[in-house]
Amino acid sequence: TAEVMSHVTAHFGKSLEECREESGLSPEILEEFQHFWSEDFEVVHRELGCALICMSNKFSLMEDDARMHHVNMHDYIKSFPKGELLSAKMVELIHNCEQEYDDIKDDCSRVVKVAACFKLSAKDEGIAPEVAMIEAVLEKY
Ligand code: BOM
Repeated sequence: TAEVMSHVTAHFGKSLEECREESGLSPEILEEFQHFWSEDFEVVHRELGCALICMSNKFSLMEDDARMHHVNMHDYIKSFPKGELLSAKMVELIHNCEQEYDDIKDDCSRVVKVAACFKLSAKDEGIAPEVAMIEAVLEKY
């Protein structure tokens, strides 16, 4: 659900600042991670892909090949309130997007394509949060 996704995004997004330097993601591209879900934000920058890899690694959500770690992602989402309502769907959506871009060799470039695909699929499925929903739960993490 969008409510659960707002919690996951709020928590995951807290790791952005730790990853800015090594990813080269400037505040001009993405100032706060919750804007990822904004209609106005285009998920296109390679640096965002690098940042997502760095952020995922803080929570062991990726395998060494920069693909999602299914079990850890499932457990991570389940750790949030009502997370069991979202975990299987989210793992499925990300996995389908990974399949679509599997031919892209550069990890950062591939991950940003997977993230853009995931944003679209989540909107289609009605599980994309509004930015305001994320801001409302940011203080919990
Ligand atoms: O193959 C790459 C798998 C990783 C893709 C990560 C997609 C996440 C997009 C960014 C949205 C974040 C919202 C919540 C955090 C979930 C990890």
